Amino acid sequence: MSKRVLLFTTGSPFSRIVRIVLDELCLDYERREEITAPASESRAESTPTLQVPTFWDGDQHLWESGLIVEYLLANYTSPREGNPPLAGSLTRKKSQWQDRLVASSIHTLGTTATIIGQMKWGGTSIENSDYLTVCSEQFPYLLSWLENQIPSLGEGFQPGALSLQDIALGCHLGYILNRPIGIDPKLENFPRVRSLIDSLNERESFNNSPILWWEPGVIGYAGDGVTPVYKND
Ligand SMILES: N[C@@H](CCC(=O)N[C@@H](CS)C(=O)NCC(=O)O)C(=O)O
Repeated sequence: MSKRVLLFTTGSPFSRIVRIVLDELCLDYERREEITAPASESRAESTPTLQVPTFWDGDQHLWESGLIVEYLLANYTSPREGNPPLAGSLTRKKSQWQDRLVASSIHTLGTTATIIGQMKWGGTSIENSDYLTVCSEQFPYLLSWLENQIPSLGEGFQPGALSLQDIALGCHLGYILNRPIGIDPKLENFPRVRSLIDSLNERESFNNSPILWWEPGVIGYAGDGVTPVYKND
């Protein structure tokens, strides 16, 4: 068996997507978990993007969450039948460009949310940045568009399957809803998205990789694995 390794930070929603897909595929891997970002020179030894997740499968070395999960689906099949089962690929034959458009739009939503989060820890919030205000104005438009891409209430983006799009949206909205970054996605206006998130939150793979809280000063987690421990606690 080739050795699989995932480098990730505790709070990263992009890394959580990969951890959930690895779990759905029942794949073991070495967890190289970092609580906060190390110095750039040290991160550059693993990836020129300086970002996580970064993944190794034997000699195959990958970064970019979307690419990693596509690689996983192309190379491994799920040994278990979840309800619904994990989709076999990112796109369906008859709607590949639409499926890619949904995936890319969710990626943009996640990128915007994590930028807002990072800026907030650095002291700049939406209220005092015109740039972040414009960024945050994406959310109602993107969510309204995504709501219309879910065919019916109680389904995901690809009815009958757990798609990579579902998993990514679940991770990014999990981050937005659980971190004090000043974004209210107003999910009450998007019932299909809300219902998808509720059902993902009951799924074993989502619960096995919970959303962890991170903000400056957090140095670890208590025995329950989810309550943050601060430097001066
Ligand atoms: N496009 C990248 C985005 C990844 C990303 O933004 N990662 C953030 C964490 S969520 C990051 O690595 N920030 C620096 C760090 O945490 O060390 C992907 O999809 O993997």
